[in-house]
Amino acid sequence: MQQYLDLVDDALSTGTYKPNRTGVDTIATFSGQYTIDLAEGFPLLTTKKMDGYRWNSLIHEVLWYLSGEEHIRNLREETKIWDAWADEEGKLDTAYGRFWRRYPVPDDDAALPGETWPDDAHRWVTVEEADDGTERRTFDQIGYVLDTLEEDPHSRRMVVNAWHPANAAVSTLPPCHYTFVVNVQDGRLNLHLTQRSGDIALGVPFNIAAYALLANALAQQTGFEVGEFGHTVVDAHVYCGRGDRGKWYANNLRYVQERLANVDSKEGYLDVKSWVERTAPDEPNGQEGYDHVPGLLEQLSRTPRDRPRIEIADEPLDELTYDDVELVDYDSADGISFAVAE
Ligand code: UFP
Repeated sequence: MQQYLDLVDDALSTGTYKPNRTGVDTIATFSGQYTIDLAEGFPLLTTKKMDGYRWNSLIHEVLWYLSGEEHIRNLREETKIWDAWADEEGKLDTAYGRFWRRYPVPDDDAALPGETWPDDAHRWVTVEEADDGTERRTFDQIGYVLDTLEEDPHSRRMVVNAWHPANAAVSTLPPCHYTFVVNVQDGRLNLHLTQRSGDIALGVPFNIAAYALLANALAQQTGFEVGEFGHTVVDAHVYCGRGDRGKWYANNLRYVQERLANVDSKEGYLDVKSWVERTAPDEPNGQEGYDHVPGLLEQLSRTPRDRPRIEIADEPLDELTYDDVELVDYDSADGISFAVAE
């Protein structure tokens, strides 16, 4: 998919050096943005291998979001991807689906002056009993979007928000992909995702795939043709290594960028890759793989193949299971390994 390769090229060619909380430095750009037409196929990258465990996990993860569960007791039977963020009982201090399906509604006495809660909003509100026996009210944002798609599909208010300021301020991992908008135009269902922070090599390809899966599922549920996926990544970054390797980019990024500006063929990226590998200090012992630049230059040298398709069984959204989702005709280049900065 060319849009992804353009994002990678843009980040490396125009980014600036930015250290951050992880101890792995980055080359960061502000506000990466593109749209991908989902009618042309499913946007799972073909310039590296992405099926297998992580793709299977992604299906489970999207279904878990849709379940609204605030714990991973069921999810962790299927995949380990969220284990690091949960306690022994499987509780998390952030869970996307909990806010998608059960966003907290303020108590009446917590409302600001002039705020009221209209009666007709109550169809999406559930009264739940908390662990301590108290009652709380929650709002089903996905239910609201599905009903609005039926009743008023030209609405420009189909927003789902996973950001809760008070929770985000204390969470170990506040949502990265924190809000999306569903939008119908000309009979096609589009979905736009805003992400505050995107690890271009590792996170972004799966974020694209997850929301493309969701857009396909929503379109199928509501009878619209699937349209475009729009993506804005506010801090779009490439991790460039720990210690001296990361710091090397602080002074040498401009030389990498001069070389990138002169690349005039796919093979040219491989020349920049070997120059970086010859010139930059080695990654610290036992800390290899955190410099994503060489792997991404390798990926830029590859030509995207035809996109796969996704087939989703005709089941109500809340009854979809892992076996209802199938990736068809996926053909990719070899995998590229990158280490995760945590
Ligand atoms: N990250 C993603 N996509 C995700 C996710 C995390 O790219 O879906 F959960 C990356 C972005 C960033 C890091 O590199 O994880 C989160 O760090 P921070 O909270 O400091 O932005």
